[in-house]
Amino acid sequence: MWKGLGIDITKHDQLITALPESFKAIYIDPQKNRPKGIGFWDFVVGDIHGLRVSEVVDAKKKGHMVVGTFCLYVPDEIIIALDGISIGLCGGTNFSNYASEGVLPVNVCPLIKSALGFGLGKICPYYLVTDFLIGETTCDGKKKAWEILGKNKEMYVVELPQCKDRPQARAHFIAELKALAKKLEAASKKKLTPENLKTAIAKIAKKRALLRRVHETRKADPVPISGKDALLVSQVAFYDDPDRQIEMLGKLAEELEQRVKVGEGVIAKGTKRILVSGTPQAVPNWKLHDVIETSGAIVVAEETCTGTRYFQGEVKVTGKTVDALLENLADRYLGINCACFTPNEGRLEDIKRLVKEYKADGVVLYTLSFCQIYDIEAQAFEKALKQTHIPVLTITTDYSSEDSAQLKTRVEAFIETL
Ligand code: BJ8
Repeated sequence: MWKGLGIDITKHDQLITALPESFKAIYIDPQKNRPKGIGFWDFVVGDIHGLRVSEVVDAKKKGHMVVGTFCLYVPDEIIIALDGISIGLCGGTNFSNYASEGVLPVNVCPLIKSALGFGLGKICPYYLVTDFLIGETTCDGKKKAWEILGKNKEMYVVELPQCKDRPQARAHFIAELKALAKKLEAASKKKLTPENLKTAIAKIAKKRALLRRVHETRKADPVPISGKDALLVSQVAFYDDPDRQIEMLGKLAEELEQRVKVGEGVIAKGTKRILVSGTPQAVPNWKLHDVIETSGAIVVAEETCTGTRYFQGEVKVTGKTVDALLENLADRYLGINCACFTPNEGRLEDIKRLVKEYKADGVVLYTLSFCQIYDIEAQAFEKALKQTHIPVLTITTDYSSEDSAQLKTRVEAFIETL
């Protein structure tokens, strides 16, 4: 299979050997009383380039379109309605950076360096199995990265509006979704119909609702699942089969709800509770959660794309035409508050609301290095949150472990003050 995909086997072997070790050190050794259901997600990480890759390769042989995406604003529903497979390709490790060196300046965010490296370095089977990629015009770094990746593999870019609250922005995004739908219809050689689009909307809505159920159990004290495990659950949802996700998330949600009923937690009642807010944490980026959860606190929610932004909001299923349903999709997606928009005051409101709902004692504003848009918002949000007496710590970091000890000192000092 690897030869067929054209993978760099030596580099790939190095990557695959390193992962179980770090997973064990971060997930298995330090955590106690994890929910039984999380065993499935442990298996998925242990088998990260196994079962799912062969499923996708087989589906492709049977004529299913396989598409790689990098952002929440590219609706999975349209891809799934056309019997396609959507795979989130954001990179969460600096292992692949060697392959993006020389094509990217040093001061680019680690997520972009990683994703580009995985693509150019031929070490990610998910990237290699895709028929084409769908980028989007969010931050400047991503926009330019698509130009580079586009030389390596077919790239289609969805143009996002910048001022999303304006009526003309909605009209623009709807037009973009219609154009994307045409592109996907041509690639899959299938037609969107109100029926297949409604079925796909319902499937993704079910997956999101179950993710929400899992995350909502974290409002309890004691917390029935660690932040690290909850993060892993979200990360896997970006590339695993949605039907399998629905089945496994349902089981996990039931187990966690049962734990809440009997007051069973992964950490003592009264442990300080942290909301993480900011840039996404793509697999295997578990650094910040590990630092927080080995410093005497627990992460109870993430206002990030690998957290609440991923499952918030519903898509209306009313509408008799494909166009009407695409408009419904546009409305749900434009409800997500990312720093790439201006103004973006809704995100601050989201953070304040989540602090209350999840009874967080403090907020960690998390920014990946060189992500200007989240960095700038972090400065303004820090002031605003402090004014409302919500304790805040701002952290800017990358994927290396060099600053872990320093981060731990800062996080421990912050937790002491809560
Ligand atoms: S909806 S957060 S997935 S754009 S961290 S690459 S913004 S320089 S990832 Fe994002 Fe969509 Fe927004 Fe979510 Fe650029 Fe910042 Fe890097 Fe980022």
